[in-house]
Formats: sequence, C-alpha cells, structure tokens
Amino acid sequence: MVSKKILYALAIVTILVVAAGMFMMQKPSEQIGESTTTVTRSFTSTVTETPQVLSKSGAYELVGTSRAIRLSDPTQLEKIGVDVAVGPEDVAVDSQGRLYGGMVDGKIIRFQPDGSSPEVLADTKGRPLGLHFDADGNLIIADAIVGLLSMAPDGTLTVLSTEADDLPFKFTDDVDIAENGLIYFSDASYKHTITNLTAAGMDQPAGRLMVYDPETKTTTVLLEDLYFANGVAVSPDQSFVVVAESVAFRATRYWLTGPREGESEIFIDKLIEMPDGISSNGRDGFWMALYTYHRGTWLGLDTEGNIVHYIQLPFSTTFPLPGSYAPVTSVQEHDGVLYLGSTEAKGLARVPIPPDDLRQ
Ligand SMILES: [Ca+2]
Repeated sequence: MVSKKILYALAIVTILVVAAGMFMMQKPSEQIGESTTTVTRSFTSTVTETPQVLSKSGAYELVGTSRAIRLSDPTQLEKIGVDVAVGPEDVAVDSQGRLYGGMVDGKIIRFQPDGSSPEVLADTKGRPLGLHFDADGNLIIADAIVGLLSMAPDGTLTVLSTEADDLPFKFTDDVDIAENGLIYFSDASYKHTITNLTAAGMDQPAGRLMVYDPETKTTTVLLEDLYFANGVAVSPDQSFVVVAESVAFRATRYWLTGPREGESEIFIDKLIEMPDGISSNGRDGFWMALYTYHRGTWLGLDTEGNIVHYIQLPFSTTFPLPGSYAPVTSVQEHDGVLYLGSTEAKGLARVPIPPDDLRQ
C-alpha cells in the first residue's frame, strides 16, 4: 500500500525544491538585506494571491501570469463512489460507458455510466495502478505488486507478465495498448516495491519500459535506466510511445515506427511537478497528470511535447480536499469528459474537457 506519510515526505521535498528555486530566482539585489521573513512572506503571497482572470469559457477560466486554466465552476467537478472507492490511481471506461477503478485494497470496482451501482469485479490481492481495455474487452491491469494482469469481463484474473530479461518487476505502474494489440507498460523500479516508496523514488534509475505481445506471450524491454518509469501512452498516430520519468520531472519518447524506430529522446522536461499517468486524447495529443497536493493539476500536451493546457482544480488547504480532488494521478478522456484518478483521494472524479479557446 502507498504510505501517505512517505508521499507527504516526497511532496514536502518537492515543495522545498520549488521554494529553494524561487529563492534562487530572486535578483541578487533583492537577496542582499532581505530577511528570511521577507522570503517566507513572498512565498506565502504567491500561494494565496488572487490572480487576474484573463478570459472565461465554459466551466473554466484562464488566469494570471502562469496562464493556468482553472475550474471556476466547482459544481462541474463530479466525484463518484467516495464511500466505496479509495485511491483509484487510474480510471478506465468500457464500450458501454461504465467506469472502472483499481483501489488501494486491490479491488477492481465498476460503476454505471452515471456513477451509480458500484460492483466489486475482482481483487488482485496487490495494488492495481494502471488500467486499459484491450479490443476484446479485457481490462489490462498494471499491478504494482502482482505484475501485468488481464481481467476478463466476468472478473477472472490472469497473470500476463511478471519479469523481463530475467529481472522481476517490483513496481509495475502504468499500461497502454496500441491499435495492433501490443501492450506497453512500465515498471517504476526493479529494486524496490511500492511498500518502500521513498527508496523506490530515490534509488534510481531503476525503471523500465516494456512491451508485451499477447500472441507470443513474450515481454521485451524497450528502455531501461529510466528515473521511476510511470505513465505510459501510445501516440494517437501510433508512431511512438511516451513514458513519464517521475523523479527526473520529465517524459521520454520511444519511436515505434519511421526512420527513428527503436530510438528514444526527451519528450518534455523541466516539469514543475512530478509527472504521473499519461494518456492519449485519441486526437492530437496527451493528458499528463502532475502529482500535487491541495490542487489537482494536469497538462494537455501536443504530439511534440508542447504544453497546450495547464489545468488546475480549486485550491484547498485541507486534505482530502472536500471541494477539490488531488493528487490527480491519471486523466482519461472519454466522450467529451475527462475522468480523473488519484492514488490517495476517495472516489473517481470527472470534469468537462477544457475548451480549446483557453489553450496556452
Ligand atoms: Ca502512475
């Protein structure tokens, strides 16, 4: 299970790094003679200021110098299953519009499209993280403890893969499936399990990107020495796959076709927060969750890794955020709606897709 205390520790380290960065960014003339109190006050005012609203569209508004898109109408944030679903890191939607989440206790829970009637379909006895349906309606599960699994429509579980190159997975994290049926997935660490999240995050690079072929039942390593391999997404045109490297604050692109097939490169780096789940929007880019407390945050990226949306949910200083939802660890688009998952929050969530006229 994810230890909340360890996640808080990681979040605090992140905040300290950001705070240190803000301090370093101050002009030298401002540092001289400025007391620590002034620095603290300027950090606080940055967090609590009411930014200027540049424009509004639908349930969202474009704000301030960060050009973030904020959900200005909190009634548009719908939570689903808060009483039964804890820590659905990822969300999947089936062909009938029914919703699925994998919980901290190992259960796979399904809801009707309107969010009603939760049903426990299976228990992995592990920690299901990434979820994605294959073309036959099987739910493919990246389970941090058990490995790569397949859940048939009747709830029957089958283990697909637990190791590659004679090295067992310790922290299977996310999964996506190409149109040709190949299953791409990540292992955040071959050294440490999710029960020792701090070590898994610090003792890097130990992440790998793999592909599982359901026809040959073989697993092939595509990339190794990744810095906590997390979210995985195949591009809308199927030409590459993106894998998040959380503790390096970046994502890497691995080419599947074309002149650079088999090669990799940085897709986006210098992210302000740790990237978690990534998904294709099915059209022209990706949704990338950023791991943040107090305010659910994610990005919309184009296929060149440029940021086109920077979305934030309402801010809250109390956890678990009664009027908000965080940390957002996955974003899945389906029929004009964004479904949100979280390793920590209660319930799944959904919001409207931010309108194109509020793009960066
Ligand atoms: Ca993840």
